Amino acid sequence: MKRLFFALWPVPEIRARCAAVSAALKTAGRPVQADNLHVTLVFIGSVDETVEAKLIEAAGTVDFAKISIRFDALDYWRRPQIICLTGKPEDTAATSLVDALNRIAAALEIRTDDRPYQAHVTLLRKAKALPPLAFEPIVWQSGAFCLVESRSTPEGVVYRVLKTWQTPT
Ligand code: 2AM
Repeated sequence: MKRLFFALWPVPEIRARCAAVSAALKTAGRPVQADNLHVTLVFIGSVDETVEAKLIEAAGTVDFAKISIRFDALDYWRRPQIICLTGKPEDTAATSLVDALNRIAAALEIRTDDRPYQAHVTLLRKAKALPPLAFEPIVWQSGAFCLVESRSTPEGVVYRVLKTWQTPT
């Protein structure tokens, strides 16, 4: 079984900018390692190899456009105790992709998060509050999405990109 999720993976510049915001907040919680910074599109959960193969096959048929999300706010989510960047998609591309991936999951009888999609980048965990911080908005553009495996190790969670799909447009 693998624990999987669909995500946007940052290019180095975007990773560095997110990491810089995280570093400015580092006393507020436990920073997510820079290598682990990402935007979850749809969290799938634990699936076996057969379902993984079906997810990969179906994801390859998704027609999606280049995504652009403007991360211009910081938020504290009390229940998961995270500080995250929250973003607004600049057009319908991100939401269309999330909808398509949710439909793929539903067709495989995988229950996904049914709350409205909120694009976010988790910067710190185990946070108690959000200190004030001014920062330049980060416009995260991506012509690709990926399927990622999450593994818990003694050194912490490790994410591995299993497959990446590029937009044809
Ligand atoms: P987070 O960034 O808000 O912590 C891999 O675990 C990714 O999937 C993380 O980015 C995490 O979101 C998200 N995730 C983990 N468990 C989830 C769940 N049950 N529902 C939705 N998203 C989840």
